[in-house]
Amino acid sequence: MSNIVVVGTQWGDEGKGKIVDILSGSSDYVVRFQGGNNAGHTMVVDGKEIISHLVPSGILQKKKCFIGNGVVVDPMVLLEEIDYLKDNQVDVSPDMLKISNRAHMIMPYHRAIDNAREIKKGADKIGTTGRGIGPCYEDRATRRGIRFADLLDPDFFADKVTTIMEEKNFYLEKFFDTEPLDPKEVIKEYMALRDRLLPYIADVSVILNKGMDEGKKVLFEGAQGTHLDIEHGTYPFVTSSSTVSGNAACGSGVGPCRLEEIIGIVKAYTTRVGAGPFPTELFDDTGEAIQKKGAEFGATTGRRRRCGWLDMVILKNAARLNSLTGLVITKLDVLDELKELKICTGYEYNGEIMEDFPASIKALENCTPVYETHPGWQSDTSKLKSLDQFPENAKKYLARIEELSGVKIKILSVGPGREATIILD
Ligand code: 2SA
Ligand code: GDP
Ligand code: MG
Repeated sequence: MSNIVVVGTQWGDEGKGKIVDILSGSSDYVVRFQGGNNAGHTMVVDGKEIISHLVPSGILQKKKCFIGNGVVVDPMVLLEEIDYLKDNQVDVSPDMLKISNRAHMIMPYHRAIDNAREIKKGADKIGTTGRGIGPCYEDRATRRGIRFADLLDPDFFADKVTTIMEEKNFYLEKFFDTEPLDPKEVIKEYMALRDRLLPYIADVSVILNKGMDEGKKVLFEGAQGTHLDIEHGTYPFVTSSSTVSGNAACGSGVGPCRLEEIIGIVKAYTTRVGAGPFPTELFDDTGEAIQKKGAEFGATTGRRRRCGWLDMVILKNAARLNSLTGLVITKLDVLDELKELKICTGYEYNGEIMEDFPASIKALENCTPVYETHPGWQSDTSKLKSLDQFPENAKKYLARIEELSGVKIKILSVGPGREATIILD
């Protein structure tokens, strides 16, 4: 086993939670390195579904879990999640979970601004999760963020919050025309959480690196997906963090040479939640059928996910941006009943075929996908246990994904549960 980075290759919700749960069985530590509680990672064990938003998906395998410096954490949501996991007999004591002292805290004004901004944008909204993610990363970049380390000194924390809230309230009232927030209340609310939070706060980078020096294996759990990356995604319809594998190093405080395997999770079709271009989106009965069979609803907000055909332009982009060393194909079972399937191999725009993912939103919105059509297999794959049991047409579909992406498939997933997983090598 090596240190492994797991990233989404599409627009998130590829099934990272399920695969991290499985792969963490052979890791010692599991660490989240970006995003926040915008993520919803679903694990199904013995028929029971657990969704985590902040705690890494290695927690069910009783692995030591870490929230790295690159994550933005809403402390109230974190404590609620710890309680929810405890209620489900999962140990999330401070022995099992550490939060980086350098991670930034999502504050009530971040949530308020996130939502007010979306309302003000109207039809042009991004379709954020409303969890305050963007405004929190914004403050990190402009050097006004509140970090977990700040909680250690209550007076310093109170001063910092009071100062920054002067500006936040000005925006909330004067620009967004909404209610200002009372800094005293905010400070009181966070101080009330302080005693529970303190035992979890640590220098995560130091612990991870020390563990690796002693031979511990680390799994880095990505959230969202490559095409929601702040720089490489469908900007501005993206999240506010770097979702690609390179950020596993920066967002957890390890050097890049310590990242070994990079596994890209690929849903056998494509989904997207929120606004933004989606060239292979389906607006017909096939799209409906995929949405229904795949139960494609947001794991955080419950929003209906948009569905479409598998897009190799984005998968090739993800292979390059992340240096993928292997693929995991999930939700193949969702396609079982289809008569035929399409794979997008390029985009036609202004009379030319583009094989590389364009930076221009306009090009993405106005391109026509170039498809190749494959016959469906129309049989149940959800109980299969090895690749040789798969129908020929399913094997051909998978072989074509490997051929076009140039990356080997290492795991196949044909159902939400741990048991519906086929390891290929
Ligand atoms: P934000 O809240 O600022 O990160 O939103 C910006 C865009 O990023 C998208 N985004 C996501 N897309 C897919 N899955 C995500 N997690 C949840 C899930 C989503 C949900 O697991 O289903 O429940 O709605 C996620 N998080 C952020 C978001 O839709 C915006 O397009
Ligand atoms: P993540 O954000 O990448 O962890 O993915 P989500 O948990 O948001 O969404 C993936 C959904 O698909 C969850 O409901 C999973 O339980 C489910 N899922 C994962 N793998 C499979 C699979 O192979 N087949 C089916 N039918 N469902 C799956
Ligand atoms: Mg998700």
